Amino acid sequence: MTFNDNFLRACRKEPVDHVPVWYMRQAGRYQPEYRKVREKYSLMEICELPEVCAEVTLLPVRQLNTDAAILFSDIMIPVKAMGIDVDIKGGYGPVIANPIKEAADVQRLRDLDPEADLPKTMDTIRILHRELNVPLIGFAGAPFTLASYMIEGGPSKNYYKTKQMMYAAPEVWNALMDKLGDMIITYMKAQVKAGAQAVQIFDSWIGSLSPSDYRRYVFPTMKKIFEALKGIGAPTIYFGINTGELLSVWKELPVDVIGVDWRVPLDSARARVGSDFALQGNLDPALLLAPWDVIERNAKEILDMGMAQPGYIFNLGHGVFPEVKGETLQKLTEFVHQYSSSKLKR
Ligand code: 1CP
Repeated sequence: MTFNDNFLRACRKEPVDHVPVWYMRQAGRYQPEYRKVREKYSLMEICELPEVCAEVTLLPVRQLNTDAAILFSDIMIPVKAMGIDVDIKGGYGPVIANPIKEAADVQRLRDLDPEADLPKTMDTIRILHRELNVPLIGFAGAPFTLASYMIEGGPSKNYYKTKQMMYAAPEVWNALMDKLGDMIITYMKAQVKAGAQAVQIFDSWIGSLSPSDYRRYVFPTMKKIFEALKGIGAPTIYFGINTGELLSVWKELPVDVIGVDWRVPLDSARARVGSDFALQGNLDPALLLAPWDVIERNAKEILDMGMAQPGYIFNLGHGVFPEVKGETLQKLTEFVHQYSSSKLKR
């Protein structure tokens, strides 16, 4: 079978045959097959079983015909290996028994040695590298988003404990950002060495910061991460939610692809970041529950904006909801492929 590299070409702003598409949370509870695996194993257990984990990763690629696979894992998996006691509760999210409160808690965090600490994750990547005929996206959580769970102890609405540390104990905050930044660099390099062909850094909750706080408390670590990943031979993607006002700062980062949420039209995002980056996004995931004609109209509008210049990847503005039907995603993938290839031929 020939290798479909449209996704990698789009990351590099090279010409494509069709606009590549993948979906955040393309493996998940909307799939009956995934729910069946989850009846037997917890999310953490799946991550410890390379054959099962690879199968869960492959399933949506086969079913939906996406142009990329994303490793099935969670952003908290490496954090657990650093010594944080994490459990992932289905339908809720990560729960931490020993949240970070002070400098000593940060000092205690272990450095990550991916092959020694997460051998099953690395084995899963090696299996996928053999099996896939589309690129595999590796990933990590970004320092702010990881820190928010580590400090709050679980999902949060307003991140006040996180911000309290940031504002009141900047030296502790910076030490935490440093440790997480180094972990992410090491982990992403190891994933690429094992066979991941692109890496996405998920900063889901970063939109809770103002641009000036972002610049002061987070930007230096993000810059260090993307600089360190520049030469690894795999494109980098940076994604967050509610990031409209942060894009003017993100454009200073040496990243290849910028993920855009659904609140910012792609043409505005393009105007804010300039033409150096590829863009990825940004259908509102709630639209997947709308009638087909509404989905198609919105997808078309997004494609017309995204395709205005080379370097565009179709995706949602955030993850697939459990209520979505697999057939809807199948139909959407087919539409994106057909509409974009006919437009490219013209
Ligand atoms: O298919 C894929 O996208 C790959 C698998 C994947 C990824 C990329 C999972 C499996 N988690 C993640 C990353 C992740 N985990 C993020 C970044 C992306 C995002 O914003 O969605 C975040 C914030 C988490 C933390 C997390 N894990 C949450 C969110 C909680 C909150 O704060 O609101 C939840 C619900 C989880 C559990 C989880 N992780 C993955 C799945 C499929 C699930 C659902 C639970 C289950 O099946 O039991």
